[in-house]
Amino acid sequence: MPRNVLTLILAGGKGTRLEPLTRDRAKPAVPFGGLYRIIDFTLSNCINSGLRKVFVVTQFKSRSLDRHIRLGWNFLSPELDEWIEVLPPQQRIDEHWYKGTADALYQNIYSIEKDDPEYLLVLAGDHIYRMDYAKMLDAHIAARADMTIGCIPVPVSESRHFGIMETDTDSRVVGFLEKPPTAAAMPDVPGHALGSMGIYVFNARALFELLCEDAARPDSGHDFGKDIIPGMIATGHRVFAYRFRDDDNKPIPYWRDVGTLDALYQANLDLVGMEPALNLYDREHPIRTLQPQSPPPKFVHAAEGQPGRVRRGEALDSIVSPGCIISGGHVRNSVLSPHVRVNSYAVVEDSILFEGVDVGRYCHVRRAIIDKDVKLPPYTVIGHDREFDLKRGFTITEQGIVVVPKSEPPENFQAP
Ligand code: ADQ
Ligand code: ADP
Repeated sequence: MPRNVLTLILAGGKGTRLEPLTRDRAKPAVPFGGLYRIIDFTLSNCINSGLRKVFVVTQFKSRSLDRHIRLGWNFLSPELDEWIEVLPPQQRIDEHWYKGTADALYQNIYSIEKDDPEYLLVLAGDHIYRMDYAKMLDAHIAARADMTIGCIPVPVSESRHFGIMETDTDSRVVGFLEKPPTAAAMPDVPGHALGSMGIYVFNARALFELLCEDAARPDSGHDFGKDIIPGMIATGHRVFAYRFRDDDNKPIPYWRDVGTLDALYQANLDLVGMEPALNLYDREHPIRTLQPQSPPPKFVHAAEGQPGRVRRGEALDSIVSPGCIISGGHVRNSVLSPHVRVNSYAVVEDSILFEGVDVGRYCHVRRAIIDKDVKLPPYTVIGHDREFDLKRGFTITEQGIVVVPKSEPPENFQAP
């Protein structure tokens, strides 16, 4: 890995489609997979790829993200010029919020130039995947590219959510459309088009010039997908596509943009199957996080029996984090963050419970995401009666997942 690479992780998107989970935290700080926050995957990829100079560009509601990075990701050595640092908005150039992803970099150009990098790796803070960025950098250097776009086959029917590109036989990008209604399929992966992962390598000099030009254009949206990439292709810059492949060389490697509640829910449940598409137990490419000092999870019987009721404390096909106590309750196909408690005769199924959730006796929770520290009083039922869940003001997703926000008052959990 060349030492003159600076990595920028864009972590400033609003994440409105993840509400209410993003009501008071940034999207990259949303808990994921029990122990983690979404941004841990990109940060771990950086460390596992040998990248040691990383700025995280934040904007909205970044306090819990900032704290997570400060406490969990401060193990590099600034003395050796290695660091992971949060870059909050400086408002040195402009008093406005960032107008787009390119503007987020332009407004931080002083911090970036000060490091005098040769290459810039621009990543997103809200994707779940495992990737070796060194290979993408190698491809960029070998192609003598000005810019390289990480890309992956995406279903043609989903093209309206992605930047879609067309390449020549040397993988040079000859056409790029940001979120087109439809797209032409790739020859080697039927039904799929070549989609941008929203991650880029730039030659730093080329990027500085482009950002300054773009900043001066009043008609620009200051966005990489909408403005910078099409502009670079039009002006004859060398833009290349780098096809991301995982270690197994599958035609479509694991990569998820967890931008919606349904995508977030599904990506969590992807972890609990017998052969998960994303293996957290690969010790060669560990996913790191801020780990609380917590006791091991514990599973105990209910104190007294009740005919016809579950009383064994158990969890099947589930992730159960440190500090959890499953006391006479039954958990299946679920992901539990630290310090969750499931009390006697309760059933939790197909659900994601964030840190500190307490499931009272006789509760029944199904197909739900429950935010931090929510205490469910005994006999609470969630995910069984759509009308009732809506009446209580819970969010229900397209796929029917019920989302219970933080600080939900206890009276909201009473039986219908
Ligand atoms: P989107 O994900 O829709 O498409 P965008 O919402 O701009 O693009 O987010 C890209 C990244 O930048 C995210 O990590 C987001 O948090 C961050 N971000 C957004 N606005 C920001 C701001 N004002 N300040 C700081 N950070 C900000 C992009 C590409 C597509 C590609 C998809 C893949 O434009 O071409 O296909 O990503 O997910
Ligand atoms: P999250 O639900 O994302 O984990 P937190 O509960 O950690 O968020 O934080 C909620 C708000 O309170 C955030 O703005 C967070 O930064 C702040 N906060 C929580 N605990 C602390 C702490 N120990 N020190 C400073 N700020 C804190």
